[in-house]
Amino acid sequence: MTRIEVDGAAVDVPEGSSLLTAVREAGIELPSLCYDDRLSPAGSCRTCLVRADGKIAAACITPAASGTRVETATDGLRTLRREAVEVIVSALPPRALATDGRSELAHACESLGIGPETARGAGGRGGDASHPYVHLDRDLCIACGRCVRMCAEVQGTFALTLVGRGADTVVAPGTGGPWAESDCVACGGCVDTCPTGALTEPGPATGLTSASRPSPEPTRTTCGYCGVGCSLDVVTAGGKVTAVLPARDGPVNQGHACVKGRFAHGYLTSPERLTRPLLRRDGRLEPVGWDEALAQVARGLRAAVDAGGPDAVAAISSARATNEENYLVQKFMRVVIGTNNVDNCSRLCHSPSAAGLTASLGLPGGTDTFDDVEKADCLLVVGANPVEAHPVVGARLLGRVLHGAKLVVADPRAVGLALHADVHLRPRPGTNVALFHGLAHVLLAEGLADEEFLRERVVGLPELTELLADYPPQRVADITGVPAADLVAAARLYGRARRPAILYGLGVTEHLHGTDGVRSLTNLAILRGAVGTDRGYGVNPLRGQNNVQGASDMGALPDFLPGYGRVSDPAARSRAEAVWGVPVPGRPGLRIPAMFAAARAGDLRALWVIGEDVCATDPDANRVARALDACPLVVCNELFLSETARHADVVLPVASWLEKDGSFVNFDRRFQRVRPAVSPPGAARSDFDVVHAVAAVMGVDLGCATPADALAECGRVAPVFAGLSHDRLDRESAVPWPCPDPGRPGEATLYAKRFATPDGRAHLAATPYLPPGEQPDDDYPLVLVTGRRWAHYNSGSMTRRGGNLELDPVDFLDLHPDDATRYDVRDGAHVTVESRHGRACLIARVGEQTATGQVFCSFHFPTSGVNRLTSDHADTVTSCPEYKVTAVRVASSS
Ligand SMILES: Nc1nc2c(c(=O)[nH]1)N[C@H]1C(S)=C(S)[C@@H](COP(=O)(O)OP(=O)(O)OC[C@H]3O[C@@H](n4cnc5c(=O)[nH]c(N)nc54)[C@H](O)[C@@H]3O)O[C@H]1N2
Ligand SMILES: Nc1nc2c(c(=O)[nH]1)N[C@H]1C(S)=C(S)[C@@H](COP(=O)(O)OP(=O)(O)OC[C@H]3O[C@@H](n4cnc5c(=O)[nH]c(N)nc54)[C@H](O)[C@@H]3O)O[C@H]1N2
Ligand code: SF4
Ligand code: SF4
Ligand code: FES
Ligand SMILES: [Mo]
Repeated sequence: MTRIEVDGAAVDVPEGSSLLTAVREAGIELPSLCYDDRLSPAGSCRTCLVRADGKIAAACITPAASGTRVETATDGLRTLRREAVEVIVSALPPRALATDGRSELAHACESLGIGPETARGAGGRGGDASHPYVHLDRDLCIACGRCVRMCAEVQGTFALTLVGRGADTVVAPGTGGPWAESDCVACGGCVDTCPTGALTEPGPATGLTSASRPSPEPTRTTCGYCGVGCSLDVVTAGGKVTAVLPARDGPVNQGHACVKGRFAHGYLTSPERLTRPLLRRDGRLEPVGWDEALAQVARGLRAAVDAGGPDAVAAISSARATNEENYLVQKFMRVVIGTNNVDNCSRLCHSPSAAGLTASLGLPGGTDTFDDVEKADCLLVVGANPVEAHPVVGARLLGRVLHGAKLVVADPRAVGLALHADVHLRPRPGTNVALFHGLAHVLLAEGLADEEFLRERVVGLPELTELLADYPPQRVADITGVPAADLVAAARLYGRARRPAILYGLGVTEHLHGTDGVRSLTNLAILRGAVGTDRGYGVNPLRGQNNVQGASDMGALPDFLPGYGRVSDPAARSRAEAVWGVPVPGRPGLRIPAMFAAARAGDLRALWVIGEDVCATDPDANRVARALDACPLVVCNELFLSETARHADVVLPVASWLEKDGSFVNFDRRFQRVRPAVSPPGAARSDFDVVHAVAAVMGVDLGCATPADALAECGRVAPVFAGLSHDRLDRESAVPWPCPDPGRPGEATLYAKRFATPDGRAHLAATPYLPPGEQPDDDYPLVLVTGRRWAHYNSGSMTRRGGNLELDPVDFLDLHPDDATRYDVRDGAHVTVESRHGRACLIARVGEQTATGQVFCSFHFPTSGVNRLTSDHADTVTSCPEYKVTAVRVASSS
């Protein structure tokens, strides 16, 4: 701490603080128009002037040296500051102060006694309203540069710049054209920091920023899109959402957000929202009342059990829904129906992470908190594209790299982070296991392993060492296509770092050997002693859905009860039985792909799909549709008439994340609260209420009447959650699990003392590389990789209904210029993509992000049919689909 004196009073501030920080610490407000404490100071506006040891200084750029005597309050200083602000204001048109008075500039003028008459600029510089979410009024821009620094330093996008000279300086997109065509990714950070209202979010929210607290008080909740778990403040007026602001005190996002959480709420009021239950009659879905719909569901479920026993019924629970809803769904299946046939989209996503991390280390989650990962001096990011898929994490990682952390990216594509990487490894899709073995080979060969850690806390070294003899860099180069020198360079960066961290995504899991991929990647952290020690930050899956971690934690899995007690373990069953009062079946239930197979075979007679658009997002979609059509009862809880809902017999309209109460678990295992900001439309109800209602019609009271009760009950079934409650989450905002004790913090970092495996040791895995399920050949010469784009979310049901569609209106197939020439496909042409399983239609986008021989597309536009292409090959351990490797051919169709 440094002690200085401000207007005669002693103030202590952390080392390296500025005088502005010290002055604020002393409770004194100064105008500071070019300053934001999240950004590097510019010191350009001269509105924060103080006297430091007798000399006039801009407080924001003057370091607080010990013993400095600062004066702020003399008349002379006030005049200087007022004049600085007056100069700025005098160039602005009157509306700069005549707006709603919420801007930081208007506030400064008010406190300095500067009246609206001061603003007498002519204006006339025009604006840019081309973008759906960010509008620029050039006349109000004071060229403070905060937006430019926000975009560069916090978001890492570098989309903005200041152009012009002197008084004409103004912000503009770096690309020169309209904002809508710039590199802007609409994180909203520029709007948030702009002190004048020159940048605004259009619509009723104009002028709102996370610094200006609107009234009525916004609702604090957790984002319902991706697994980052950003804290958001939702502002409403007249029962409608008018703005969503990132919370400055958000534990994960720290005041940042992305285009989805912040802006993609237009779906709430879409005319296509389902507002009434629908029932299939004579082949058509017709609106009915809840009583009739529920009675039909109950009748159908009973008939299925009568005809085929409890295992003739299955449910797919939603990773979009809350913990409490997932807890209730699995309880319904186990208690009311009497089957373990319940699963969630973790199956399609990170089930290999759960299986692989459990086998290697003991628990099915990431090992470290993201706050720690961010401190790593070397980041190994594998098969993940956080810049697009976990934007707030991507931005924080980029920030670290710009501040000197080393970065190794392993991804076949030149994804956003790869552009900043020290080494970019581009393995052929499906060759990860060989790549990781190659890295491990180098770690051992170059003496970069942690011998003591290996001796004391690890098993499996001899077997792995023997296997790794087969993976010298040159052989790995032949398999993966990664040059041996790059492999060695990457291994050295990871191997020599003081505290490295591994982050990874679906490029590791969604493969025929996804679990082997997770385990062989985990080998690297174990070899380095970088997990469960203070010598690194472990292995961290970037879990995808807002609550995919939670859906699994709550036991919406066919082989696990809440808290990961195995259904086959009598002790785990009896704990649940003691709480639920009924016997729990001991045989694991069906996984999602097996549910469809059973339906096609006539064995599954009722399927309840709760918030997953299986016809759009599960692989080999033609066969999924056949499964639904073969199943006598399909019930679908949905916001929209999704592809799946179209195949259902009963469609139940439900509330979305902005409309309900509960909690989510984010990617680094933090429980956070979800709170309703608005009511669901029409007769829509929460999934929580719907599950209760179906149980009630079937004569069963599921207990736990409220979401808070459900989480409390879950804590009784699952000791790892016993310390959690809604009250606690309301007080502490984020609590990680394991959390067995209400009086103790949860375990943010795992395995400090022992690994959670039965023998307490980390287990190295010695599984050989095996090729992917599909190989290109003469008929299907290209490898299709599927994944995410920044503006849309999964099936796109929510992001395609609102402004995000303007940002990303069509479904592209990315291909390399060489392939475009080879297959005679022009940029922008309609292309037909065919695999051995089906056909899709997309728009070609020629560029070098994808390697030759590979093409890439998303699955955000179900009508394009991308998942009709993907195969039913799946991870041999967990049945996670091989979404990342499909052999295809392309042809121009226009
Ligand atoms: N904008 C947006 N954000 C999202 C989502 C969304 O739909 N849109 N979905 C959410 C969900 S559910 C999830 S699970 C996450 C997923 O987040 P990510 O895992 O980051 O997403 P993907 O784009 O599917 O895949 C990541 C990368 O894997 C690479 N890859 C493919 N094959 C291989 C391989 O064999 N080896 C290696 N090393 N890399 C490979 C791909 O090129 C791709 O860049 O995102 C979440 N966030
Ligand atoms: N080709 C290809 N396919 C993929 C992937 C890939 O990389 N490539 N990734 C896979 C992955 S990782 C995942 S996680 C899946 C995701 O696949 P899905 O889970 O199917 O995708 P979402 O669009 O997130 O959500 C599904 C539906 O839930 C509805 N919904 C939203 N909120 C709620 C709610 O609170 N309750 C209810 N009942 N419904 C709600 C939405 O309207 C939407 O129709 O896709 C998988 N499919
Ligand atoms: S738009 Fe706002 S934040 Fe950006 S330079 Fe102008 S006044 Fe500053
Ligand atoms: S990064 Fe993820 S959690 Fe955060 S606002 Fe974006 S979608 Fe929501
Ligand atoms: S805030 Fe200090 S010079 Fe602008
Ligand atoms: Mo996912």
